[in-house]
Amino acid sequence: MDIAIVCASHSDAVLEANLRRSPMIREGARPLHLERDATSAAVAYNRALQATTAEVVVFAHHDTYLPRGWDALLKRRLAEVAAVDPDWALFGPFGVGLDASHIGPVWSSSIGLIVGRVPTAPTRVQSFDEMVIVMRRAAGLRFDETLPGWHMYGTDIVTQARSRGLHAYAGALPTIHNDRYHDHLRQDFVDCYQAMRAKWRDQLPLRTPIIKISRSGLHLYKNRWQDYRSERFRANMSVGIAHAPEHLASICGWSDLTASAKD
Ligand SMILES: [Mn+2]
Repeated sequence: MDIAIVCASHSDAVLEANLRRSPMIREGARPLHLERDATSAAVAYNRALQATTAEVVVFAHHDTYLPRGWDALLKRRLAEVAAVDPDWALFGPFGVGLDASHIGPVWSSSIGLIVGRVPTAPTRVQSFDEMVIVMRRAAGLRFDETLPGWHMYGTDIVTQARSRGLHAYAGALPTIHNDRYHDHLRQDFVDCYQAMRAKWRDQLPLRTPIIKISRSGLHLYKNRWQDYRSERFRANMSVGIAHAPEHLASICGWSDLTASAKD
C-alpha cells in the first residue's frame, strides 16, 4: 500500500523534535511532504493532495510522533476497515464516536494522559482530533477552503464524507501528540466554531473532541466559562513539550508497535 505523510508546519524546531523523528520518516521508509505558509489547514492539505499521488494520505501535525511499526499497524487497521467497508473515506487514531465516546488511545502532552476508549474493532466517528487524519484518496474528498484557520477541519472532513454516504473510522493506533497546553478562548477558535455552526446548521449537533457544536452556539460560552474556571488545574496537568517523543512512547509502552501489527 502506497502511503504518503503530509505535514503543514510553521516551525522547523517543532517538526525536527517530533514528527521528523518518527522512525519510518527518519529512516526513509515513507516520504514526508511538507507544506508551509498556507493561510489555512484546508489550503495546505488540498495543496498536498495535489502534489502527491499515494493512495493513502496521512495528514499529521508537526508535534506528533509515529512510533516504530506505526505504518505496519495502520495498514492492518485499514485492512480491518476495508473488510467491512471497502469504500471507507477516513481513519484516525483519535475520534469522537457517533455515541459521543472518545476513541483512542493516544498520548497528549497538554494533559499528561493517554486518552480514548480502545475499540476492539474500527468504530465509526463523527469527528477527529486533527493531530492525525488518514484519507483514502479514491474517496474523492477535499478540505473546505471556505472555512477559516486551523481548527475543526477534522470535524468538517468527516461531516463532508457522511453527507455523501461515506464513513470515517477510529481504531487502536497508538500515537504521540506532544502538544503544548493552550486554552480554547482565542478568537481564531471562535471563528472556526461559528463557521462550522453556519455551514452544518442542518446536521447539528456535532461533537468535536473538545466542544459540542450546537444550533444555539451556547456550548461555546459554556466551554469558555469552564475553561476559565479550570484553567489553572488543566495547565498543571500538562507535562510541557520538552520530553523526547521516544521517551513519551516508551513510558506508554508504545516504543515498537511491530508486534501489534502482526498478531
Ligand atoms: Mn498538534
